[in-house]
Amino acid sequence: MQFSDALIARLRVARRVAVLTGAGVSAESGIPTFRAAQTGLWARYDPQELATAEAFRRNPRLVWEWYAWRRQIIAACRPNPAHLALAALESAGPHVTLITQNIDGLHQEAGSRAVIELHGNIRRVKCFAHNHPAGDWPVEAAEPPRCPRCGSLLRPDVVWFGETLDARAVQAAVSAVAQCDAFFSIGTSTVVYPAAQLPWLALQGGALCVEINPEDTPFTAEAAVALRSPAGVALPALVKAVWGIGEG
Ligand code: BJW
Repeated sequence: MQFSDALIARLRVARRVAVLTGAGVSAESGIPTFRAAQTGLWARYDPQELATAEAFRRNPRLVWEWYAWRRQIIAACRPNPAHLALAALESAGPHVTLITQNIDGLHQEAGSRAVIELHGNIRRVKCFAHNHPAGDWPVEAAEPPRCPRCGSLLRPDVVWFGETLDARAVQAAVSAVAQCDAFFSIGTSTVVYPAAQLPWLALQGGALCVEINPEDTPFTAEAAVALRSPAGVALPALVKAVWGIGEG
């Protein structure tokens, strides 16, 4: 892939980089996105029936089974070149803050250490009544087990529609984005709030904004550079071209 000299030069001098990732960054690992027209999860399943607290209250077993199925898919997937490029950038490049909406843990598996998870992580469970952390997903359980602390049902440790995000995670993300010189929005449709506000926050702060996505999003027209390419192709090439890291 070719990048403009101006883009390379501006990224080279960036001291603080913030990155927001979404489901598209894991698509090349084999994990379905949410909003793709045919293959997206929300094209086949109703989020109101599966990804809300009301849904869990109505039918905890159904919700548990759906997440157990997704956890199994995710467990069989490995990080792709986009995850690996971001991990390499963190260890050898400028100061990087990686903010993800993904719940799959693939950034950490690729080697990224400081990951802000805005929507939780499917590998963990917590209790429905009080959010008591309850450790790793119990692989054997066919239905939601009980919290050892309070006896309420356990649920996936993810953020459903209508639920607030972890305040410390949001604060850390906002602070990193407000201070960054360069901002990457990668593989997200930029429609789910409050995460979708972050690109605009970066813009307001004067950061150079780069979007990597094969399709348009509400942010595309605002980005200084929009790379219409799969993340697993564009990101390793860009990290190599700018910072000389990786195979490219
Ligand atoms: C590639 C690629 C490749 C493909 N390379 N790219 C303000 C305004 C309007 C609405 C709201 C608002 N504030 C709150 C709301 C309501 C709601 C919301 O935003 N709704 C919108 C849909 C309108 N937000 C919430 O409820 C949030 N809570 C909240 O705000 O609390 C306070 C509050 C409560 C009540 C009222 C008001 C305020 C919580 C949101 C939780 C989102 N949860 C989910 C599920 C997580 C668990 C699970 O996995 O089951 O999170 S929904 C789903 O969407 C998931 C994702 O993290 C999230 C974002 O999706 P993402 O990652 O962008 O994926 P896609 O599929 O949409 O896009 C993929 C992109 O990749 C595409 O663009 C492709 O082109 C691209 N792509 N292949 C690069 N190879």
